[in-house]
Amino acid sequence: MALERTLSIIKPDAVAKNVIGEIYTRFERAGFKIVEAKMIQLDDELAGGFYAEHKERPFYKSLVEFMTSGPVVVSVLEGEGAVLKHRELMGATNPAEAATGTLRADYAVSIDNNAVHGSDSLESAAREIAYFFGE
Ligand code: RTP
Ligand code: MG
Repeated sequence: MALERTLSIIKPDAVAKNVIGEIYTRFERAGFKIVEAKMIQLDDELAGGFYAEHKERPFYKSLVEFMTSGPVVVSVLEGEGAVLKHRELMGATNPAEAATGTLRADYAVSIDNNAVHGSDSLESAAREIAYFFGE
């Protein structure tokens, strides 16, 4: 397996719940290295641009509202097969469908307030890392 990098966002609901440390512990226990990290307050432009692929979807407006509702922690995780491994650690988008022991099963409230983001492919990871941290 190849060494990869992926983008993680700890979303406003999880930051508000005081579980940044617990989520970072899960990343570290899973063998990821946290190679970049920052806490930021997204605005409409930054959040909207990040989720541009969903612009025409009915949930886009509420997604941007949620992502700008408080600070987020944006990190780059590095590890073997990091993209897929991180998605597995997060669990399904809808926490009601997320496997036991995944981040979303444990920390997410609903499909709209689902605690974490992770890049869905190597291509997305490269784009999203550049979006927040530059080339
Ligand atoms: P994310 O990008 O946040 O990591 O989530 P994801 O890949 O698992 O899901 P994605 O399809 O990229 O959707 C982005 C976010 O939009 C909200 N969503 N709502 N109501 C709905 O049917 C619906 N579908 C997606 C979720 O909050 C999801 O995280
Ligand atoms: Mg996605």
